[in-house]
Amino acid sequence: MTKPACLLTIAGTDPSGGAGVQVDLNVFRDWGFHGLSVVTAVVAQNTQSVLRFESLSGRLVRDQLATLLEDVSPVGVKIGMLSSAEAVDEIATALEGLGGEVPVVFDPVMASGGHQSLRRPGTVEAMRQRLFPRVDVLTPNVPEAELLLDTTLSDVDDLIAAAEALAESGCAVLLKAGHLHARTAGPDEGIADVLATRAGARRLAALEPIDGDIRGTGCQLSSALTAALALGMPLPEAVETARRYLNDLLHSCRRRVGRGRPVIVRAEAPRNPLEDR
Ligand code: PXL
Repeated sequence: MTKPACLLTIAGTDPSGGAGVQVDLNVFRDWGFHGLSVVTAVVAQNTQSVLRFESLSGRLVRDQLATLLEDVSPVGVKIGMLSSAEAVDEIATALEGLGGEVPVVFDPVMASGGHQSLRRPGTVEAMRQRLFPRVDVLTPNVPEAELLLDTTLSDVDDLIAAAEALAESGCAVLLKAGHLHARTAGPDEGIADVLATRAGARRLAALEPIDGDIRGTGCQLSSALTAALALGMPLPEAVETARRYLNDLLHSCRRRVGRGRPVIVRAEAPRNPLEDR
């Protein structure tokens, strides 16, 4: 019997099924992969706000990774919420053991959409030093890029420069423009993310904007990108396929499950992201 292809998410939890580990596994399923998951933090939150979170100890993150990876070999890894420097360290070490063939996508989650911080002090420096050199693609949004570069991004030229600066660490960078769009754009303008490698940065085709603020979009884009790369797509094609998949979900599957922000609900409309490529 052949083994199914597995993808691993290393991330925090969202009891409301809008973000974090819970949605990453849904995305992997959409793309035809079996989902593996290592939890870094347990978050008490709902669709309205984050109450609080606790980071799992570095040792427990290490043990989850070690015991899983001695048995199962993922073909791609997505990393989401990392709330402690100890967890960053353990994950960087585990990635070294995986070898360079397995694509690694890192969504450097810093805060919930409601702006509550999802990390402890010292985590950002550890990410920069230990993790960036081991990651294939970094997928920050505008506030995350601002924090990582200690700057303010106000227009498209700033986005290009920021993506290029982040790509100097060696990973490709998909800088998501949604927050800048919400701050500055006219009603008919699409959302044009920026993709950078060491060879330079460019704006991507504008996608139709969505009204309102939906939870978990960054988690789902980075998980879809991991899946597309694990299928062997070259980076530009993987990025475009993942962006179109997410944009389609945002327009067709947005539902309110509580009193707060809407989430993506797949229960009524299962997806096959590769169907209409
Ligand atoms: O969407 C960012 C994010 C990632 N991971 C977890 C979250 C959130 C936002 O709330 O809770 C666990």
